[in-house]
Amino acid sequence: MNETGSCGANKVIDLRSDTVTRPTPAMRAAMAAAEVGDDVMGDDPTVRLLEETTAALLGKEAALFMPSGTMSNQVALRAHTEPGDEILIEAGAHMYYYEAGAPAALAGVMCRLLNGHRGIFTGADITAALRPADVHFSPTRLVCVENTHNRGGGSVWPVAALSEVANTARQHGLKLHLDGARLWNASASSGLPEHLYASFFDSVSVCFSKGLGAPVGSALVGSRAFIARARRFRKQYGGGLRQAGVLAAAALHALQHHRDRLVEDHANARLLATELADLPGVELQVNEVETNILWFRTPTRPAAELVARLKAAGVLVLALGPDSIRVLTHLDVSREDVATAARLFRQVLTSS
Ligand code: TLP
Repeated sequence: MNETGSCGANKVIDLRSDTVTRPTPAMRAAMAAAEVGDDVMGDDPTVRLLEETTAALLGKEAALFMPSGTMSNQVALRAHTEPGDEILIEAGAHMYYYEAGAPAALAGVMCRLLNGHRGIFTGADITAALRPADVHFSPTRLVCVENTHNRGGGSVWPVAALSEVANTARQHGLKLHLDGARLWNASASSGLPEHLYASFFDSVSVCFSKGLGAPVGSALVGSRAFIARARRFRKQYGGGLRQAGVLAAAALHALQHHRDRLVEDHANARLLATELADLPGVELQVNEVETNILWFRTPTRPAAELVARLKAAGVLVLALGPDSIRVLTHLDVSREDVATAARLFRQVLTSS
């Protein structure tokens, strides 16, 4: 078994998520060499360098290193609101759908859901959800956006759509948070810089542990005042880390060496989508595969059964609904792996 989980001819191709990547030897070397200190006391030089680098990349005043994307989003939510406030969020957004009820449990906010198309909604959706200031209603404070959108199939928000949503939110005095766990993929796909996307938002959460391939870590960025408030909630949520420089070093390595290659993951996802779209019983829109995520429907066969058969054949994917399957490409999946996976998908989907 080598570092990427490969066992020679019997390598398992893990397409469950881009979170499954293992640190490369060069990343491990950077981690081993990291200068560290106690970060709760503000003494870790590598964490500080990562925070400064991330803030600069996203065009914001300050950044805060976080143990996970979930904590980064939920600390942002807590820092923007008070218990009893309402937020506007798309129905499939990770912060609402996949974060274990944290908006209710931790920030104590009400989620008012917007129905987007592939995760993308409009200013009119915001306006329609707003209610007058009245003692009966929870005050609406925040609009949340996800880019790329996970359950939307890795969709990239067009800048015009972001601008329209942000203008509408501002007109109504609302703050804006971006879950940019895969913002790097949005930029790699569109060619537009991350700071352009970030410019519409008061806060942005980015992850180093997804497409970028670091083992752990996210960052929340925003104004100096916002990040100072977020630092208090990070401590309250148990996210104050001590010698976190070893993790920050992996994230810095990932930022320097793994951003430019994301286009390879996107090309691999598109290639796999093209192969899958041809198979019997598969419903998949190839032209909707914009980044490293692809979803497809299998209306004639239960997804769980196909996932089990694919696993037996050596390909891991996730069933995310009774007849829908999600596939992700990433750093540990080569073009050759994609060709092998396509062959195994064909074998499983054409057998009875
Ligand atoms: N997403 C994971 C699962 O939790 C579903 C995955 O495999 O895709 N925002 C977005 C858009 C995400 O996709 C994720 C993780 C997170 C936040 C949370 O990040 P972590 O796992 O670091 O808490």
